[in-house]
Amino acid sequence: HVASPRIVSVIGAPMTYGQPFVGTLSSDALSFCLIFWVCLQDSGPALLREHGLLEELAELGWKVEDIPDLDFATIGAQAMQANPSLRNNPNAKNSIQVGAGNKVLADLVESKLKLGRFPLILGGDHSIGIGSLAGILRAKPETGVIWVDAHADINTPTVSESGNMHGMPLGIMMKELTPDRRAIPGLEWLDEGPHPSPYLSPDALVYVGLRDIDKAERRFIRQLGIKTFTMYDIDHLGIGRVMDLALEHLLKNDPNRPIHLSYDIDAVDPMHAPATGTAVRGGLTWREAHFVAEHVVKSGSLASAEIVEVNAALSDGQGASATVELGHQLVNAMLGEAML
Ligand code: HAR
Ligand code: MN
Ligand code: MN
Ligand code: MN
Repeated sequence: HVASPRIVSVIGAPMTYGQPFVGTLSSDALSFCLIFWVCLQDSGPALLREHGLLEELAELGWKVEDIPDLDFATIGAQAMQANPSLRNNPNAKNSIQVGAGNKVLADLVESKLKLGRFPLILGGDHSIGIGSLAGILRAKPETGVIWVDAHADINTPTVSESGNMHGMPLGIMMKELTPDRRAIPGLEWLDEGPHPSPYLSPDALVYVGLRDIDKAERRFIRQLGIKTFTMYDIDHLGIGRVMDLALEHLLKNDPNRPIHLSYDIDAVDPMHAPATGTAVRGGLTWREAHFVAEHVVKSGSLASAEIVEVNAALSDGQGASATVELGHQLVNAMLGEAML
């Protein structure tokens, strides 16, 4: 099977435009307090890097390439200036900024994978799944995806009840659900140029941890036959069996298939991860949360990973530091800490 890449490229992707807490604020409404809060909002990657994370990855045997955080505020503002006439679309809020930021992320992820490196993406809200998947599928179209989340994130602009794009990355990356991505302002690049981004096939996806699924999402998951392990399945089968079945689904036809792990911290119970935008009770325990990452690593197939929705602004100090600590530990798990 594939040898583990030895260089991890740490990509900070502090996206906030895909969720409701920043994009809707007008700048003249910002008091000092709000400015402070907004600063915390996009500090996920910085907080995750604290307490020696990169040094720990080096101790695990990785060569660490630390890349400066992507500057989504500037990228987003420039994209807005280039499209001054475009009104914000309530069905896909901030899609210009989300799209422009994800284009940069996709190019970066693609280039690192093509160099044989392991992209580790620190979010940011889950709309960065658009750019990660686009870059991954351009470099390695055969990739399978494990999506660890309380939510299914398979809405589309047409069906989303909120219009928040962190609920849409999978809906936008499936041809069956979004046959023409050029229709979404800001995301035209997915289907344009010399390197259009492949779609994700529904059978290349496995969900783990779901417990808050919208009506249209439920319909999509059934219609597309997506392999799904909800919290019910985890209670019923145990996390060990669930992860065996998840890997079996992705690896049965090709044991060398690369796997991308997209880890939304809100999959974990809010007892351990309160600082996130859409916490849902009844989630993964501390050990279950770690086991998910550890078992994928153990398969030898993990080729890229992301952790998203760590949002220190959305809890008190204690809750924020607990959530960051969990994220830090999960990153260690993704990079093989539990392997002897
Ligand atoms: N399904 C809801 C929506 O589309 C909530 C999505 C919340 N998303 C995240 N990522 N936190 O999983 O608005
Ligand atoms: Mn540590
Ligand atoms: Mn998510
Ligand atoms: Mn979620």
